[in-house]
Parts: sequence; C-alpha cells; structure tokens
Amino acid sequence: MRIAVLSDIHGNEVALDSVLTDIERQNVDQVICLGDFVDPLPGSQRIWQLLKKMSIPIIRGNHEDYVIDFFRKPEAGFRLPIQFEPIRSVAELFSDSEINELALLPLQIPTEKILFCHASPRSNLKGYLNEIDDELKTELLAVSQEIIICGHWHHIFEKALGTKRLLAIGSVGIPLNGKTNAEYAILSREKAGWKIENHAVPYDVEQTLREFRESGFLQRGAPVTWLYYDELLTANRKLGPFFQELRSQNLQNVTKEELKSLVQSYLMRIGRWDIKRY
Ligand SMILES: [Mn+2]
Repeated sequence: MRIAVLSDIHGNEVALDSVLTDIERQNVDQVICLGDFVDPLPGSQRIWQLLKKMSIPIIRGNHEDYVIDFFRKPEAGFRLPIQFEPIRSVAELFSDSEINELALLPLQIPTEKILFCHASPRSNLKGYLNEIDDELKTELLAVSQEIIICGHWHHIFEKALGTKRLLAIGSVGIPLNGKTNAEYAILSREKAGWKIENHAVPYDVEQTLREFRESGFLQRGAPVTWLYYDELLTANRKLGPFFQELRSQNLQNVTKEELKSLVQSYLMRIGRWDIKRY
C-alpha cells in the first residue's frame, strides 16, 4: 500500500501540476489531501474542481475555513480583518454551492492505523510545531491510531511519543523548507511498519509569481500578499514571524496603510524589500 499525501497547495496550480506528474511515476494506490488547497493564489477555485474530479479524500484546512467565513459574512469583518485581505479575492472565485461543498469537508480522516488531519487531531489551526507539551501528550495518547499525519506547518518533522508517531509533511504550494521545490509525502506499508518518504519536486516558481502578479491578486491582497510573494520566492517563512512581531507589540488593530508601512519596514529590515516587485 502506497499513499501520496498532499498538503498546503494554497492555490499554486503550477506546483500542483508538477507534483501530480511526479505521483504518476510513483505507483501509488491512493492520494489524499490534508487541506489548505486555497488562498492566496488565483488557482484556488480551479484546484478545488480538480481535486473533486480526482475523487480523493480531502480535509478542510484553516484557509478553507477563512474563505467560507469570508464568503458567508464579509460584512461581519474578520478575525483579524487586515491580515486576511487576500481572502477577499479568493472568496470571489467561488460559487454558493462550492462554498457549501467546502464546508462539508471533514477535519480528520481516520483509518485503522493512520489518522490524517490538517494541523492537529483537535484543530485545523492549533497544533504543535515545537515542544510536545502536556496538552499534546494527552491529545496524542487519546488517538487510537499509531500514526498521526498533518500538514499546516509547511515544515517537515517527526515526533515520537511512546509507540505513536506524529508526522508533519511539507507544502506543495508554499514550501518553507528553504528550497523552492513543491513538497509532498508518500506513506508506504512495509514489513517493519509504515514508512514515510518526503519528496521535493522542482516547479516553475517564476510562472507562479507571474500569475500572482498578472491576476491582480498580488496587488489586491497587499500588503499581506507581499509576504506570501517573498515566501514563494525564497521558501523562507515571512508571514509567521511578521505577525508574531505584530502580536508581541500589540499592533493588531492597525489600518491598511499602517500595515503597509509595517510590512515594508519588516522586509527592509531583513533585506527583502523590493519596490519594483510590488
Ligand atoms: Mn494551514
């Protein structure tokens, strides 16, 4: 049994195409998607149509939730209205019935030996990138499967707790492991148990960036899309650290213009500001 596991496509059709071509050569029995296939890139809705056509199990990630929430209640604002500006453009791509379909996607897919989820068994947003604390310990021990596999972090790791393994796989669409290759994983059952192979597939990043610019999505979702753009270009984390800084300075309720200058100074400070690009 070989299962290809895809996560965090984030609307990146070019990366997904490269991954699907690679999977054709890998002799897999099953493909599964762990969520966050939408936002911020313009291919988000076409990817949903493609995944449906593939008839594979699909989990609802936090970005699908953002799009659903925004679509249904744009007037209610948003959890952090400015941070999620790119979602406006993405939500406009979807029809009512497609949004209803997204809302029906499950948060977990349990099998006998493996539990598939987005960020963690209990949430598609909250999980554990760093230490296994008591909360995670309790959560993991309550799971009956021996393997828990998640996406969400765009960062590959594996943690063990007794006989249980927590595996996080990389991202197809916004890899953040330092190399701009589309990442996915293959789980295979061997005599000794399940084995995980992480695959990194080269894709045409320039084409993705061009589509981001030419669709107008880069401009309309600014300044948050500036951070995504640089993540695509470098495969290094920008959104997480930037918003962590904002939180630590209690600067979450700033205006769009203020946010623009904060993002700009952040990118300047780390040597990544390029006015021509934006
Ligand atoms: Mn996520």
